[in-house]
Amino acid sequence: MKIGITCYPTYGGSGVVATELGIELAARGHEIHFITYSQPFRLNGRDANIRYHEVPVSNYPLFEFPPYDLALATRMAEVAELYELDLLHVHYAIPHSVSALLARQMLASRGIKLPFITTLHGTDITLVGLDRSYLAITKFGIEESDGVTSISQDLAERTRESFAITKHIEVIRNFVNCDLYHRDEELVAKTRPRFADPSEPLLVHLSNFRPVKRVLDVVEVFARIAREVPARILLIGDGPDRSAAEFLAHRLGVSDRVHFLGKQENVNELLALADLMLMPSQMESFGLAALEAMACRVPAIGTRVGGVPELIDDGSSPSGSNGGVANGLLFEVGDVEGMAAAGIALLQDPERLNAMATAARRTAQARFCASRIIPLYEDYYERVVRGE
Ligand code: GMT
Repeated sequence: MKIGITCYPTYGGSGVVATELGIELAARGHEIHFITYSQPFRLNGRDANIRYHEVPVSNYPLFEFPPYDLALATRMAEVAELYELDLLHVHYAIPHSVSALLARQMLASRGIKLPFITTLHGTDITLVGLDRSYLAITKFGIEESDGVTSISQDLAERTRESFAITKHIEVIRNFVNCDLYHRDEELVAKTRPRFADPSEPLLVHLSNFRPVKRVLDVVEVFARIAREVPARILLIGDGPDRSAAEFLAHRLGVSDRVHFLGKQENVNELLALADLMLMPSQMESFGLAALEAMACRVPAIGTRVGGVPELIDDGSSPSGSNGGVANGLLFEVGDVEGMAAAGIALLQDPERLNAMATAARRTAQARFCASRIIPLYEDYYERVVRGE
C-alpha cells in the first residue's frame, strides 16, 4: 500500500511509534510517505521505500500564530494526489486528524478518495483534548476519521467516556522491534563500565521530563535506593523538569551517582546497560519506554495508571496478562517509599531480579513484538480502505 504518515516528529512516544511503524511497514514492502514539519528523529533518510515531505509553514508578519494545521492539510492533499496514496495515518489527534479531514475534503471535491486513520496516544485525549478550547474539535476529528486506533484498552475506554464517542476504536497496542531492542552482552561489557562498576547496580529512566513523568519522584526513589545499595542511574531525555531534577539530586547528595545524558539517539544501546527502570508517571496511556526497556531484559518499577497494567504485570493478580509471573512492579502514584523499598529488595535479590528480567523480555517478545503488531495495522488499513 501507499501510506502517508503524520506525527509530531520530535522527541516523544507518539512520534517514536509513528516512525517505527513507518520503518517496519517500509521493510514489509509498503511505500511510506512521512508528512511532517521536520524529519522524524529516528529516520536516517536511508531506508528504502520511505520518503519524507516537509510541511513548510510561512511566517507572514500578520500571522501571530502561523496556521500550521492548514499548511499540513495542503501538503497532505498534494502528496496524496501526487503519489496516489491509499490512505493517511495520523498519530496524535490534535491537530492532525482535523488537517487530514480537510485534505480528504479537498481531494473529494475533485473525485479523489483519501481515507484517514487517527491513532490516539494519550495526552492528545487525557490532557490536551479535554481542554475546553480543543474538546469539540478533537471529538469531531475522531468521529470523522475513517478509522480510529488506540494504543491501549484503557485509552480507548477513556476516549469513549470523556468524549461521549460511540464510534468503534480498534485497540492496537504499541510495539517494539525485539531484534533491535535486546541485550547485546558484548556491547554491554564494553559500554557499562563508563557508567558503573560491575558491583554497582545501574538504574535507568527515559522520558521527555514533563511534569506528567514525575522525574522528581525518580530522583527521590533513587536517592533512597542509593542509601542502601551502591547504585547509579542513567537519566535519558530532557525537558521542563530537568533542572529541578538536577537540583534535587544535588540536594539529596546523589548528584555524583546520577548521569544526566540528555536526549539520546540509540536508546536501545543505553537501556540494555541497566538492571532496573523507574517509570513513576502520573499517567501513561501505554508506557512505551518501559516496553523498550523490557525488551532489553530491564524490568520496570512503574505506577498503576492508564494502560501500564496492560504491559506491566506485577504478579499480584493470578489472572494477569503474564500468568501470575511478575515482569515488573506497580505502585500508586507518588509512593516513593514503596517504590524505593521494592527497588532495594529487588537489587539485593539477584535471582528474583533475573527472573523478572526474563519475564519482561518474554512479555515483549510474546505480546508486543513488531512482527506481531504490524500485521494488525496492515489488516486494519485494508479494512478501512475497503470501507468496512
Ligand atoms: O508521554 C508523553 O508526554 C508523550 C506522549 C506522546 O504523545 O508522545 O506519549 C504518549 O504516547 C506514547 C506512545 O504511544 C505512550 O507510550 C505514552 O504512555 C503516552 N503518554 C501519556 O499517556 C502520558
